[in-house]
Amino acid sequence: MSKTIIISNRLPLQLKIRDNTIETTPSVGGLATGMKSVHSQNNSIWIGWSGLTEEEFNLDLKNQVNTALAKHQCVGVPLTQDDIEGFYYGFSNNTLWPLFHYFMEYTEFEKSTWNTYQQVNQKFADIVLENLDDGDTVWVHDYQLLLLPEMIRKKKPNVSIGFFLHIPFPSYEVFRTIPCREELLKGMLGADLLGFHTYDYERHFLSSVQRILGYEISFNNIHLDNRIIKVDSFPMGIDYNKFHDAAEAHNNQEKKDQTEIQREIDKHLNKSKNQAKLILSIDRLDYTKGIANRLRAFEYFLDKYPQFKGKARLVMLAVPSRSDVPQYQRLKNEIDQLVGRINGKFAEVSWTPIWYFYRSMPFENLIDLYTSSEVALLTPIRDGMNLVAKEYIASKVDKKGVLILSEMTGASNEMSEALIINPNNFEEIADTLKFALEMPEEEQIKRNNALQKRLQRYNVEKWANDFMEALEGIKNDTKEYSLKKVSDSIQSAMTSDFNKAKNKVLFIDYDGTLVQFEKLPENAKPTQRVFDLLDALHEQPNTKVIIITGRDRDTIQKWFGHKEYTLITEHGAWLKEGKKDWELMERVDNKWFGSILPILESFTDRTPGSLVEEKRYSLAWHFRNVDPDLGKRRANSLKTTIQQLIANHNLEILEGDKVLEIKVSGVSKGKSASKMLLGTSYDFIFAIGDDWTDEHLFRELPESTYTIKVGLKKTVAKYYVQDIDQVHELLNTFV
Ligand code: GDG
Repeated sequence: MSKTIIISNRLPLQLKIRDNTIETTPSVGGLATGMKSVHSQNNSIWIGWSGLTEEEFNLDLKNQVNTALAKHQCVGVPLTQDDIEGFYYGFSNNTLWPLFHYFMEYTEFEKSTWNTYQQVNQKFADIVLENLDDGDTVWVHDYQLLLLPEMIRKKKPNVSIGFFLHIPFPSYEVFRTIPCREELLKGMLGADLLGFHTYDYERHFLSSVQRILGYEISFNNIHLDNRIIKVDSFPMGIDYNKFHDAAEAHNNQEKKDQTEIQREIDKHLNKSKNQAKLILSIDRLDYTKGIANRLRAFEYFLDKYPQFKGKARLVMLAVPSRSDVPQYQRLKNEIDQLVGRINGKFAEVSWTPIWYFYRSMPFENLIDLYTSSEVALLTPIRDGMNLVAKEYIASKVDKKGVLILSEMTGASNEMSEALIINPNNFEEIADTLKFALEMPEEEQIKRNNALQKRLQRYNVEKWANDFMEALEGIKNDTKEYSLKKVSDSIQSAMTSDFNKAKNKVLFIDYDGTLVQFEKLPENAKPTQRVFDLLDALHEQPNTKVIIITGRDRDTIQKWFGHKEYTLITEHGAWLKEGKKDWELMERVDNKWFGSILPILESFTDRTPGSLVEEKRYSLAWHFRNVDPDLGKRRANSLKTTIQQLIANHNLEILEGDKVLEIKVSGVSKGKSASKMLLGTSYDFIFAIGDDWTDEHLFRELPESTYTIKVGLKKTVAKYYVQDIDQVHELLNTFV
């Protein structure tokens, strides 16, 4: 039975060595909960680091660890202290984390940590490959493992791989600054499905792929020679019922069952005769979370609205994180000082403005804080999603409470009923805080009602299932492709038909089919291999070889004029048969050039990298070398500009691959190919091409034709081959 393999940096377990024995406790984090539905029964394993380095246990303990992990269907990746230094603290947290959160001034790039990152990703890959069987599905998580999908794909090309990034993907302008940008993108592109929290991260990723690797993107698909990769957004949810039910139980608990913290909170609230208001802030202590900004904004708020002194209190839980890293130690000092200064500045005998906890709290205390706070103030400078925002709302059983949320969090995209603020705008934060503290209850209930419904529906289980379903969908598409792929049996049937036939004709496109695209069209000359192949085909008895192309007559004459193949150029305007002269296949003229050419030239002047190609009877505007977004935009505006002129002159626009071609309407590869069939009865017809102009050919040739698409784009052709090498191999079987 095929299985699912989940891979993340850390396993969903906490391991502790006590008296030379191992204790395991399952993690309660969002990811572990979300994956419950995926990581269940006997058909899944989870691979990751156990949290203990190789130096921390001897052989006996190691066996114990492996047995303990196996009980939870987990497999450990053995990592040394040096691995953790270079891979985790080094490249993951000193390079990728700040870069992906737009903290370029904190981003360090060191060759040695990059090397360790690659080695550790390979260690993960080795363990995955040891456990991977054909037909399995793999789901890789997060920025520590960006190279892993490609490493797995290299060894197991047909396995289905998903990747989800839990942090933002930065804009191309930021991402491009990292030296190993190509390796990182290629690593990720080993996956079949790439998931992000928001559409913006998805957009940034696609733009980087397009600009850095030059791969073709259509909608949210990336086209490689032999695969299509899908990119989509899957906003991560929470275990809604867990928080809602815990809050409900908390609200109904008896005094004697209350936690110490809850008693303190109640004491404080009772003393102030319900005048006191708690404002909650919870995060890992990380510079991305905007904790210092939040404190300064709170100070500004108390200065601006002194009526809240003695009443409003910020309850701030900062959970220790990466505390060995100097960056984080400096941040901790800054926050300690800020809290001290603000408390010193405003404190009264019975009130201090900030309650500050620097520690991690058990789940029930988290619920105490969520349920007791009137307002949650979450102001990250950047945050992939921010689950705390969602947990706070889920815990509001009576639907009372106001969420103030930074627009720089992924969660703000889905939580528009919250009060959304810019974390750098203290004025706005102060005013919003006042607005929140004074918000009428009906309005709070109305907003939270809508928020809760959404969180309940799109919970973490739904998130995980949606991702897995999308991955499954791709598997099915791939299956469909593999059915249409020219397999050995199709190949031998085709060759045998070819050999049996008495009259054979082959329509062969040129660019993208016989030769690779080049930056400049004039550089894509036929290679010796192409000549050898075409000559050999041409020498076959009763075989007509037709090169059918959108290229201009003069270029094709220069390259193939000395040969005796049949040549059709400019999408079917010109024909040359054997030794004969060129003749026009259609009644066409170029009197219209005068009105269109100046417009194309003016677009070329304004669009760096573009060029105009003047053919005899058509004009092509190429934008292959233009910045991809600009190219698309200019192509659209060019179409709009010439629309009217085109209608007046009976012309049409052909949209090729990074080219717009204007030509007399009614001329097409399909029409000219059909004409070539008149007068001879062919019992073997073959057509091959990569572009959508070749679709005319596939559509208009008789049903019995062997129609073959090069590449994986949508097609009406019966079969496909992956790339130019395969075209050559295929044609070679006929000779
Ligand atoms: C990364 C991305 C993205 C916090 N303090 C305590 C505690 N927590 C729990 C919260 C929440 C989780 O930790 C924090 O999740 P966030 O999403 O807010 O932030 P990151 O840790 O930075 O997570 C983030 C996330 O991945 C998921 O994709 O949303 O953007 O940075 O669940 O409840 N739990 C307990 N005690 C605490 O003191 N028990």
